[in-house]
Amino acid sequence: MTAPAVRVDTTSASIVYIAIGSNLERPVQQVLQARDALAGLPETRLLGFSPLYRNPAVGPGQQPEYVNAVAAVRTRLAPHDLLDALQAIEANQGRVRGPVRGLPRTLDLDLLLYGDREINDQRLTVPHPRMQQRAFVLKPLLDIAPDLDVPGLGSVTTLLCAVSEASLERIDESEAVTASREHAR
Ligand code: A4P
Ligand code: MG
Repeated sequence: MTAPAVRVDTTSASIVYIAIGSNLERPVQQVLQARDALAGLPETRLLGFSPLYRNPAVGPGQQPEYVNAVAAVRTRLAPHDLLDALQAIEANQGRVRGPVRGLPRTLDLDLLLYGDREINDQRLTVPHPRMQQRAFVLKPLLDIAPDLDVPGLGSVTTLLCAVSEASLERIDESEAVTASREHAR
C-alpha cells in the first residue's frame, strides 16, 4: 500500500500551538510522551513546552482529573496533514475515538492556532472553538507565549482574565522529572 502524500507548505513555516490533555493511564507520562512525539514530527521543530497543570475534568459526568499542557512548534506541514499526524500520535498512545465525544482519554491533541490562519471546514476549526473558555489551555499558552494574540479574539492575557484559573495546580518540576524517567525506562 502506498502511504498518502504529505502536503508540505513549501512557501513558509508556521508557528503552531497545540493543546495536550490526558486523564487516563498515567497522564503525566502520557503528556511527556506526547511532547517527545511532537518533537519527532517531520518538517517540525519543537519550540516550547509549557509546565504541566493538573485540573478537574470540564464537562458532563464524573471523570478522572486531567493533566494539561501546551506546545509550540514551527512546522511546514499543512494544517490537515498536521491534524492527521496529531491523530496518529493519539492512536499510538492508545486513544480510543468513538461516536461519543468528551469521554476520558489517554491523549487529546487539539490544534489551537496555526499562524494567524482561520480555518473552518468539516475536519478542522482553527482557532480552536473552545480555547477561550478554558483556563487549562490559556494559562499554559500564556506561559510559553506571553505576547500572543488569538485571531479574532484578542490577547491571551485578556482572555485568561475572563476565566478562573483557581482550579489549576501546576505540577512540580520534580514530579515531572520522576515521571519523565519512568517514561524513558
Ligand atoms: N477538529 C476540529 N477542529 C479541531 C482542532 N482545532 N483540533 C475535529 C483538533 N481536532 C479538531 O475530536 C473530534 C474531531 O474534531 C476531530 O476528528 C477533528 O476532525 P476528537 O479529539 O476526536 O474528540 P474530542 O476530543 O472528544 O472532542 P473535542 O472537541 O476535542 O473535545 P474537547 O472540546 O477538546 O473536550 N477537561 C479538562 N480539564 N482538560 C481537558 O483537556 N478535554 C475535554 C475534551 C473535555 N474536558 C476537559 C479536557
Ligand atoms: Mg480533541
